[in-house]
Amino acid sequence: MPVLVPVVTAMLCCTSPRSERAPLAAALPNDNRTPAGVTIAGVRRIRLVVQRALWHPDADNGPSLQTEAVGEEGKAPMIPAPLIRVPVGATVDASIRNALPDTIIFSVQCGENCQDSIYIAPGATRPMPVRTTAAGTFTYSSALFRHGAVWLGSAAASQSAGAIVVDAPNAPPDRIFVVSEWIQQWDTTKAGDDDRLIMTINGKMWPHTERIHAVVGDTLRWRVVNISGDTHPMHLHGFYFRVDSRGNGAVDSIYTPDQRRMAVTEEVAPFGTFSLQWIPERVGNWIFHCHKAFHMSGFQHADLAEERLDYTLPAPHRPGATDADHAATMMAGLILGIDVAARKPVDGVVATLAGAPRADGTRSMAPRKLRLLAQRKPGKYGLHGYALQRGDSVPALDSLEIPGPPLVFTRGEPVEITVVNHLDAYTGVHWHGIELDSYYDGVAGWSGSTGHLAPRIAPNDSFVVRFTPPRAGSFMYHSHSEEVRQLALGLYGPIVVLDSGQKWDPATDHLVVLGFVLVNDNPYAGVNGAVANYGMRLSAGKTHRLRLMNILVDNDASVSLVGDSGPLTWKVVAKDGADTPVAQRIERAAKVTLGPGETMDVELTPKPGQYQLQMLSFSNVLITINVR
Ligand SMILES: [Cu+2]
Repeated sequence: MPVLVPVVTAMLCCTSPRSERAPLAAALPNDNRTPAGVTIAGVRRIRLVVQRALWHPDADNGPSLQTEAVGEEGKAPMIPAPLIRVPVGATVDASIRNALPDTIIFSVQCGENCQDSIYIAPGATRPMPVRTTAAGTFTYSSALFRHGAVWLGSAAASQSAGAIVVDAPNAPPDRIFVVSEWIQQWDTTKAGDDDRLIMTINGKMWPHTERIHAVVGDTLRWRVVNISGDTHPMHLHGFYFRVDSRGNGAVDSIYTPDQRRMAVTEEVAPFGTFSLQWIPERVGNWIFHCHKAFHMSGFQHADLAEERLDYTLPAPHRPGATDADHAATMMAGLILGIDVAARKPVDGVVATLAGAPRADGTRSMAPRKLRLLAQRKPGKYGLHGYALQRGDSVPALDSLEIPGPPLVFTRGEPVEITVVNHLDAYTGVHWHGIELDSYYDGVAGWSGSTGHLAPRIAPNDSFVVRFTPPRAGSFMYHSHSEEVRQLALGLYGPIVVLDSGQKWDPATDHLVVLGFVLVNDNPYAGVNGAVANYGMRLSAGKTHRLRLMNILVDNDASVSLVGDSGPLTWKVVAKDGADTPVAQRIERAAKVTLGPGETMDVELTPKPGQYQLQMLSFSNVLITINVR
């Protein structure tokens, strides 16, 4: 299906003449556990129909939306569309009937820029060509066709898409999580007006997404399927996952053991897929979520209720709301909650993820104590940022750094960080990529466990965080409360964990932190706090490490290192703080897309000259690198 692109809204003239009158079937959320169809004489027979439906993306009794949705004939429509899941080599007899008053464009295993769509007239039924020759995860989708093109006014069309899984023999059990979006401009007559945004996983938005219950040592195998028109950097709290495949909806690349790698954030492209495996090693509440702040923002509750809020203002808090209410209302959309229970000793040895570097035993020593202050300067929005208290002298109330001061820790050495809130709103700090106890993970009202939830940090209150970083690498800390506003205003910073005995050498080890910087109350992408231009000096012939971090609110960044004769090369030595497997540490073109919530360490040994590190995002930062 073509990418959704902005269009002249004046072209979007017509509403469907018939469908609004008939009573609409209720669309059910699809947990993607039950494949569609029946097998008769060795042939999988699937009969689908696309129709208008009524959908409750939040609570079952909450506000509803009308949308196109797909169901099996004779059954309720589902969001996302029914799962097609067959063994490799299976014979599939599938068809789809169009019960809409519009022609639809239908794509099967065709990916984002599909050139091979099927047009289905109102009332017509067409065969659905499902390929089962190769195992993998794929997508299918339909969209309304009006005025000779995909009708972009039909935001809801994103719900009439689903997953196709072709199973290899003896495939272990897994779960499938399909990400969809519903976007519509508030005022469709006003070009560039803000969107109402509803984003769901398997047809539901947080806190009504499915709750995943796991036990320490379980092996969780998930497939992430994106049927929306945007990229989603999917981030797991507290643990690494292994990326086992990536696909574009049409072709799936299933990784050999050599090609697999660890991550805490993996971006999935429109109509793309990836699969992951992880093992929860610690009890408590965790989340797996999209790191684009709008995609997980509580504003979606208001968007659904057609209540237009100003996201530059602190979100309204209901009087008497509890910490748990905070987690339920301040976040929405693309978030899965996972509660991990202890394994009974009788169950025996707890598994670990094959290939994951194990932490050494932590040292018994007094924790290093820090005070991290969330601060605010007066102003239109009130520039926000962190300050680190060094010694006894308390920083001035309006002193702050953007990005926040680098926190440099040593692997295996305990730290105790008192987070002090000097803002005018609740806050919480997430230690992004750090493997720690749930209670300190920073999701106020959710981290911890039932009866012992991490509190919101109220203005003028503080919260003590304790952890012992188990691995050396590049990580981040950032606000996990009202992320849209607090990240945009500057509440983010880098963490570097060094190996014991290692010293940080700023001459060869460089932080490149991409995040929001406000200049005259206007937001820009900035590197290390500088917008537009930034300079770096490297020594020729020495190996330098660049710790690239994207902690923008909502924007992917295209990052490349360019010389006079075009792109250079580098070695990717770590992703999200996990060392790259040795077999993958090869010289490759110095070009990468980093989604928000991703870090990547690259190494290069430059020759003398002048180079440019380009970080292209919603505004561009060009870093001039002089090598002597
Ligand atoms: Cu997202």
